[in-house]
Amino acid sequence: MGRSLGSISYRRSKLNKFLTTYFAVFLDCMRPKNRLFKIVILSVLVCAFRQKFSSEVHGAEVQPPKPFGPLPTERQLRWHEMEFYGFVHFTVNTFTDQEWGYGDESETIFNPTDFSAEQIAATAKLAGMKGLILTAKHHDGFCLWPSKYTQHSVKNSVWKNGKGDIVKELSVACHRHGLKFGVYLSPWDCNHKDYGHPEYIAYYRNQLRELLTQYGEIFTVWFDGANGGRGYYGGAREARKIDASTYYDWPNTRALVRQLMPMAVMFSDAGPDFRWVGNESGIAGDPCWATFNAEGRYPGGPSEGLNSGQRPGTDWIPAECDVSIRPGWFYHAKEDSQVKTPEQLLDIYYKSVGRGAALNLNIPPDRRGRINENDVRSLREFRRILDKTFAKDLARSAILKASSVRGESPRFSPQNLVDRKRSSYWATDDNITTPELTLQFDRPTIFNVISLREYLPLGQRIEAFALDQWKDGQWVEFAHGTSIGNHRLIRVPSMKSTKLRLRITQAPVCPALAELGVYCEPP
Ligand code: FUL
Repeated sequence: MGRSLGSISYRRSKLNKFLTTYFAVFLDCMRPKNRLFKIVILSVLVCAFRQKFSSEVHGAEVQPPKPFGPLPTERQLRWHEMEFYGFVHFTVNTFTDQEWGYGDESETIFNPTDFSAEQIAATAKLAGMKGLILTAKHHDGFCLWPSKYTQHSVKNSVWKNGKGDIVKELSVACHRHGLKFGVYLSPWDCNHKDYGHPEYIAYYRNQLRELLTQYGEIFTVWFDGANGGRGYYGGAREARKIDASTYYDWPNTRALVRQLMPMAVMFSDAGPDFRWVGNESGIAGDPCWATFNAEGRYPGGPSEGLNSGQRPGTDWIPAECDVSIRPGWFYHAKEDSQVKTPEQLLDIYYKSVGRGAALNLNIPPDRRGRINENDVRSLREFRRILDKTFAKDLARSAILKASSVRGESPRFSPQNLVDRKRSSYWATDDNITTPELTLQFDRPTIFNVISLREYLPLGQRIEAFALDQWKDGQWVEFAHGTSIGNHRLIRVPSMKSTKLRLRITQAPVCPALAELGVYCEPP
């Protein structure tokens, strides 16, 4: 409030200055000497004044569009900015060559020969990830930190004579590299004797409390919905079935996370902050709405609507695409030749990040406790191509013309699309829901990637859009799509054109677009 009042009085004092200057010039012009020349100067000044005055006044008066539908929270907005981060699957399975343990694995088999949190974090950094999520405890129940609530942890391994703490080392290395750190704590625990009984919930929450109070800032808690049933369970060796909709008492577990780490976002099939995308291949639906109907949902519940989201939806719960760089989630030497290629990773990137979801790419440490050389090689090349592609935004040197600008105010100008800020946006008047925007390049320009972002604090507003290139004297459509949300990347065969046009073809309210970028992926 104070800020906006302040800016109005600032504008008024500027107006007074203008008027004083113009009045002085006007009086001078009325003298006979050089009258014609002075009249020309006066006209120019009057034009400048009118333009300046109208934009000052408009800028102060034009209201932003009203928000539409469910809106992201501050913690979700921060998460949206990350877009790409990594999973680190590491536990006894790495040493037993399994994907799921049984819960009876001896602690002594966990023995990385050359563990390097530094190498793992540096690899994530070079890949362009913004954070890492560690499987602090997978389904087998083995804890990578010395939890005081169980013997089944690193404290009884031979690694560092039981004095080590993988959670600590990796969290410190991540923060040193400017990466965020998050934890995966499997709700299903086939080691613990109480699993399936109410006592286990207290155990689970005690572990969460340890993880959220001893390792600095935690950006996410990842709640897996998987529950295979069979396990060791303190020696019972049986299958245990739980009712996933009630057993875990999720509302109170979530409340604990909010209390201990207010800015942490929680993942599960049901959110509450971001949702599973419904597959483990890294591919978001097209469309992939950030909105979703969370009522009655729980981790491990029905997967309906996860891949595409739901519109209209009652909640803002965008998708995360989790996928491993290898066929398995854990490291297996036999998969060394099956590491995803840079081209496969790029395809996943465009079909996850490029469809408004986040990409959580798993990079499993090997038995040394390092990311294998093959994985590093692939990640490095993947990053190199992305960096080259997005190094130059060709839209920044183009002339932008919008069919409509909200209240003709510079505050909502199409120039905001190319200022690299997510906080400014192009918007139209409320009754204009299908505007268009043209980009005129100063010469024939080659491009093959278009990037769009909505201004998320006002909700997901656009339902369909199309892109045209100027070809042989007319507009020719080369792509169309539906949801935009946090990010939409349109990757097309290279084309050369002097003009490009974006058409918003369906929206229930006026659009609010924060970014339009034009790029060229190298051949
Ligand atoms: C699944 C688990 O069962 C896998 O082992 C892995 O952790 C994956 C990310 O989630 O539900």
